[in-house]
Amino acid sequence: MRKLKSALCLAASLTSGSFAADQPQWGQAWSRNMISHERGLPDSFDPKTGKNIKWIAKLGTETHSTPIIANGRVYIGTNNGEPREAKHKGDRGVFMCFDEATGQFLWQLVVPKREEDPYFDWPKTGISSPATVEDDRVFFVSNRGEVICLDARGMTNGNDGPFRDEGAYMSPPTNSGAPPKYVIGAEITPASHRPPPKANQLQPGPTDADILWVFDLVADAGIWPHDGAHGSVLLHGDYVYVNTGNGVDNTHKRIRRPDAPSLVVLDKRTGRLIARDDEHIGPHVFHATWCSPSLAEVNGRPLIFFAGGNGVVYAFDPVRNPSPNEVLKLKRVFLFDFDPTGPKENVHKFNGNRREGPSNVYGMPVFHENRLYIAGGGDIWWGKNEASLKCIDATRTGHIATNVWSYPLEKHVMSTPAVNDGMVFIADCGRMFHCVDAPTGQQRWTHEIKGEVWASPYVADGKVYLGTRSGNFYVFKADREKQVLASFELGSPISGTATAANGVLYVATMSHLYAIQSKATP
Ligand SMILES: [Ca+2]
Repeated sequence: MRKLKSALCLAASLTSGSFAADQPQWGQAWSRNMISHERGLPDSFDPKTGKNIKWIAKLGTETHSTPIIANGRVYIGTNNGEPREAKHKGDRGVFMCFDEATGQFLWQLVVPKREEDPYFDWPKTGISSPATVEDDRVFFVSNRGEVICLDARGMTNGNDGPFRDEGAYMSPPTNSGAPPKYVIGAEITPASHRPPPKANQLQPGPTDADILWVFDLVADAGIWPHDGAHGSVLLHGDYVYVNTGNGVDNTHKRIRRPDAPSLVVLDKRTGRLIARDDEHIGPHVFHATWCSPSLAEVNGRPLIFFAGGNGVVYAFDPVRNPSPNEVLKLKRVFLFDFDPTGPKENVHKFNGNRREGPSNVYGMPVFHENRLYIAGGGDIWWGKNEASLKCIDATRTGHIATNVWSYPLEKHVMSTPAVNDGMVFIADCGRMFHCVDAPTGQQRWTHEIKGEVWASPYVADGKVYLGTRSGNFYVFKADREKQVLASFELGSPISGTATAANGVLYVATMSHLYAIQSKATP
């Protein structure tokens, strides 16, 4: 009887909960594995004919963010290349919210650029951070390097606090709009936002976002922003964990904030700074701090995993008892040098060297069955070509000197791995897609693809979905034998990872967000 009951419970959970769910953060919570349990997803789609297209939403002209789906809404960062509202004109970071069922635009946060130097907030790149949603709170990192908490309902239920100055926040400074000029090595420091006088400020309307709190990583954590802020917030208990984005200045050879943190912890209710890393990573950051944190319980003990811009993977104890008066230092449990034979001092002299130099990590460390899977290597813009996928034993402590296995990639890697059914899927910027045996690191198969890959492969419904920077989209069978189910062009570069939620697949190109569903018609 008990057996029958548990079988029925299992059947019920398989038909309701497990296969149709929201995707409220980037990757699985919180292993960051790029897999989904959604079922019934199509093998292909075609925006031109409407085949398997549920709806299409227009974005800006550059979209480097991944769509996130929670509580009936879809969130994505983009730019203001196609203004949704006449009052918001010019280059901005934009964070949009759509209705999940219809694709109808609901509201947006429009963020002025940092204009002191283009390297603080690269022109036209918009907001790259994928959202993290819990209940009616939406967390992400703005193009200005601010960790932001929004109200999922927007302004429809009024302007909630403590933050209530949305008008000033979204108003660009007087004389804004000229393309930022810069001199390499000039003494330009990132400045705080200077809104125009009150009389000239924008008025928030029903399609503007409701900000609850803002934490400025530049002003409040002392970082030096570089290129585009890209953090994916991790929530654990009452705390927000996020990489800071600390990086080099516009010489690409100098760290101006060597003492700034690489990983910070904030109170999710207020945005107050609770803790930071104490690893002195800053001087060795080769380019910037791209990797977002992941988390897993290892033998009953929760650990935060994170890779610095120095190419070192760390595990930390989560924050337990924050102090009201001081910023705590995260306690390290282990470290693993991804590239032990790479240079450790004066790393910036290898800037522009494609043959030798240090490694860094763009994607996230993925936890699966007591192991961590990490892709890293030379920096795509300024570093060596060499890249690899490594597997380490996450149950170890102290200085982990050996990996379980290391698998060479073609050239530069930005993807986070997808680990599924004994296989690891990864794609690199050398235009190669890889299926690797998870236990041994042996190659199963590869496929030559068109375009560099900035996105992560995403496994759902027995398939692997992947878009490339040449605007090509691939659907592979998630199998030990190679089978290309579909390969087609979307006509616009793809940076974001595909996402599946509630039976629908979401794919964003630079300019459009597609909601894809079997047998749907727009
Ligand atoms: Ca507010």
